[in-house]
Amino acid sequence: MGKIALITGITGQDGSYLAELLLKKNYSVHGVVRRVALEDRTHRLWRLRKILNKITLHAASLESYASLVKIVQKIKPNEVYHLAAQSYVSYSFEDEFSTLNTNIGGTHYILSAVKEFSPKSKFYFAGSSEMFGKVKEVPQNEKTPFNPRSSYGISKVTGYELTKNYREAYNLFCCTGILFNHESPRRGFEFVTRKISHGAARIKLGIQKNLELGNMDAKRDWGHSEDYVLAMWKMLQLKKPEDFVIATGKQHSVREFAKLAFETLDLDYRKYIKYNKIYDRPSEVDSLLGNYSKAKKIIKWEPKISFKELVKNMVTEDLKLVKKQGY
Ligand code: G4F
Repeated sequence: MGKIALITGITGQDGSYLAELLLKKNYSVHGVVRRVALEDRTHRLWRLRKILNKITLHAASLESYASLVKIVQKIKPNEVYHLAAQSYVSYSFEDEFSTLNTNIGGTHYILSAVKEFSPKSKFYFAGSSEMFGKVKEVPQNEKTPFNPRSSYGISKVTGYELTKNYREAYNLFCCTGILFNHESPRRGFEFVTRKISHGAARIKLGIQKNLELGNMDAKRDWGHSEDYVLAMWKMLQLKKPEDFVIATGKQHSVREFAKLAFETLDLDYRKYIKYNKIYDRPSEVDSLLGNYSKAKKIIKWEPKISFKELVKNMVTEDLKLVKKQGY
């Protein structure tokens, strides 16, 4: 019989790719979802459409320890992937309280549930390059000091520290993947890459006139989510838990992303993109660049999909989507 995996955040971009990967590896895949997602499957479970009959979904809330305990106790997973979070950095400035409460409390609850009811489970925490914030060295690796610039970043640093503490204090297999930005056609529309790929497709089809963005000089290390979920799995196959930076080692600006996305559709981005200061952040993370050499050495992971391929993949899928939907 295959292993049992539990994924929080299974309805998201990474959760859906990870579920597909684990099914291919013959896992029995369980996911934690909000009750409302089960009641509104078309809108909330679209990323899981193709695999819904192969996975088991459990209704629970990251804000409720009791609801998480019940699931962990019942299925005693071999591996837990804790991906669920309020993950939109901009929103974390609008509501610091819910970002901190959900992200820190949720991580603490699930770690505690594992410790009490399934201590043999291997646990993965989705850390983030936002933990480096206003970076203290370039490129960033596992030893680079954290310096977060948002409550989202702070919540991820706290989750990282909690994960480390459960590993050290209770001898559990707990690790953090410090993932740099990773995108795909399944990315949420609020993130800048998807906003651009979807906007460009709509402009190409005459549905939208222009696209408003904030800071186009921000630089990110962008990879593809499908590559990155493989790294998560590889981390949990180790004998000893360790934290890893997962990145491409290459950096591009938002402007470069936009230029390439519009070029894919034979458009000049300068004619369509307008600056709107409402998208600027009170404290911006200007530049992120990861060094993934530890992952390359120990888990034999390397990104396969290039920046160019990523942009092309997102734009062509969005063009198909907009054509099909008509809006
Ligand atoms: O796409 P973003 O919103 O992603 P951000 O803030 O880098 O965070 C993402 O990556 C993190 C890993 O480093 C994750 F932890 C996190 O959950 C999330 O997945 O913004 C990217 C950059 C920012 O500098 C932002 O200021 O794009 C800039 N930007 C410029 N105009 C914009 C816009 N961002 C958004 N969302 N919308 C704009 O109109």
